[in-house]
Amino acid sequence: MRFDVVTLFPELFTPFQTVGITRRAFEAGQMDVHCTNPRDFAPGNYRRVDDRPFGGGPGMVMMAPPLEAALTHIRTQRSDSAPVLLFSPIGQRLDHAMVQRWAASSGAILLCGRYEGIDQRFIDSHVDEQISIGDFVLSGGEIPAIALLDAIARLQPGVLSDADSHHLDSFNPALDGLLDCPHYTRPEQWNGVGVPDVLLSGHHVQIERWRRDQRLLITAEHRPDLLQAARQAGRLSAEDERVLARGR
Ligand code: 9D3
Repeated sequence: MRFDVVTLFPELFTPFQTVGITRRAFEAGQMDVHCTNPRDFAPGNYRRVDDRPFGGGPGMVMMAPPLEAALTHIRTQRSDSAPVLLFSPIGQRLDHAMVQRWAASSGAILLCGRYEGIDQRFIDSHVDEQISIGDFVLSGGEIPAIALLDAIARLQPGVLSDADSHHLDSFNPALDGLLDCPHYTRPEQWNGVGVPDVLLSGHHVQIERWRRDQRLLITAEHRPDLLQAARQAGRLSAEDERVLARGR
């Protein structure tokens, strides 16, 4: 799987490829990320990639020609017709289903905007999809692109230390769409606070029931929308409903 990133700040992508669990996806060769800087394709001594907006107004707009030259360069490097994804505040919201879709693909070309935006003619000519990571304002598309790449990397087989631990992630349908339960580790007493008795009991059936109860109650409290979706999908048992009705 190969991702090409068009960015004015390729150095932002280095840590992601050199530290932590995502590094493993690159070292194993499961995921290839290549950055292309449109500034390298901008003419003249100034290597200008932005200009003032026609019609006036604040900020600058990324010019189409350096972006198109960068895209043409990338197209010569890859033999497929990979789709172009633009990270943009007006895009579709990134979620687990979208991550799974791109994790199962052969890759894409990720375009990171800076300044006020990108010349609309370039978007109309070359962009297949737009993606946002939420309703808050960032200074560019790089962090959203890294978020998508990180989420894809950890879905690659063998990238997590327990190869199957992502099956336990919240938002994964394998967990019935419920939030995760609380976790505890040593020391057994910390600042005078112990650990729930059941976790020290060695009764695996009771432990699993406790964890399920916690997931149900935490989801009911923090994300009633997810609980309702799980109920609608028929993922809650009669015992689950009794726990929710009893509450805590
Ligand atoms: C007032 C107009 N602004 C839109 C809210 C202009 C603007 C601000 C910041 C345009 C682009 C940006 C930079 N943001 C992104 O490129 C971006 C983003 C984001 O800001 N939030 C959530 N997801 C994303 S994906 C790309």
